[in-house]
Amino acid sequence: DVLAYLVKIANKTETEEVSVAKVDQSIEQLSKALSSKKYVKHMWKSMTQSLAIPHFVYSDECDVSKLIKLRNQVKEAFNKQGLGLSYMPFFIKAISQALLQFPILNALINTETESLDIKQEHNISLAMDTPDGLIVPNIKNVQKLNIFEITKELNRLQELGKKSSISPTDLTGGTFSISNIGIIGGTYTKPIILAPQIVIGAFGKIQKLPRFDEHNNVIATNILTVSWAADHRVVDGVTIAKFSNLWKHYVENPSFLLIGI
Ligand code: CAO
Repeated sequence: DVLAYLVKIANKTETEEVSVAKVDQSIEQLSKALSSKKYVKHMWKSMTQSLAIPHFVYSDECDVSKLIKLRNQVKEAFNKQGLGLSYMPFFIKAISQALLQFPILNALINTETESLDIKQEHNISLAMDTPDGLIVPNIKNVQKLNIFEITKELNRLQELGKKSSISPTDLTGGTFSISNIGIIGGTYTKPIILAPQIVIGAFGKIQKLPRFDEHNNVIATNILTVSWAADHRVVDGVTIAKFSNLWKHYVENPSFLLIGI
């Protein structure tokens, strides 16, 4: 209600005279509503810090038809183990496999010493929507985990997220971030880097869209959009584009994620 009132004022569709007292009251209510979300303060701080980073954004689309087929084949087996299997474990494993060839992207920046600390462990941070607001826990050492193990970790974090009881250990030590806003919708976005990390990826909603096959026939294709944002002080556009191509190769050919090459 408060937001709607403020939007009305901003759009000048309010016919009655805008009362200063009413605006003040609305702003106060809005600020109370925001601060009731436990994690908003942290989001404020980290996102303000990110404003200083020159973001290079690179986007592409992938055909995830094979991935959808694979997930459908094995989903029930995961369910029997009490686990939900989404696309995220595959996206996460694909990042880790691509990082093995682009280790410079799995690094933390030190702006004081103007240096990069390249990390061996792939601790993949994921933006999570919780009742208390946005939180970014990470799955540790993804380079050592298979799809089943990543799924277990993701399910564990989601369960804790719902109860607002994610531990400080889960929240610290991330080296590379992702955000699956595609659970809500959207295509391309500009994700904001979580300093001191240097790259973040964001996925849009998978959509069935017409595309050409190799014989120029129009076919129904399952398209996933991805947008990467990289810190342009330390990552050039070509590096992120090559990384994205490799990630795309894994997501489009997920059997490589199972055999680990
Ligand atoms: N396109 C289409 N369908 C998608 C999808 C996508 N990009 N991502 C997930 N889905 C599907 C899943 O497969 C699942 O479907 P089924 O019920 O058929 O299995 C359903 O949507 C719900 O998935 P999920 O909630 O289990 O989500 P996930 O494992 O894919 O992602 C998490 C987990 C924590 C990343 C997600 O729940 C979340 O919180 N995303 C929000 C991220 C966010 O807030 N980003 C903004 C950050 S900046 O403010």
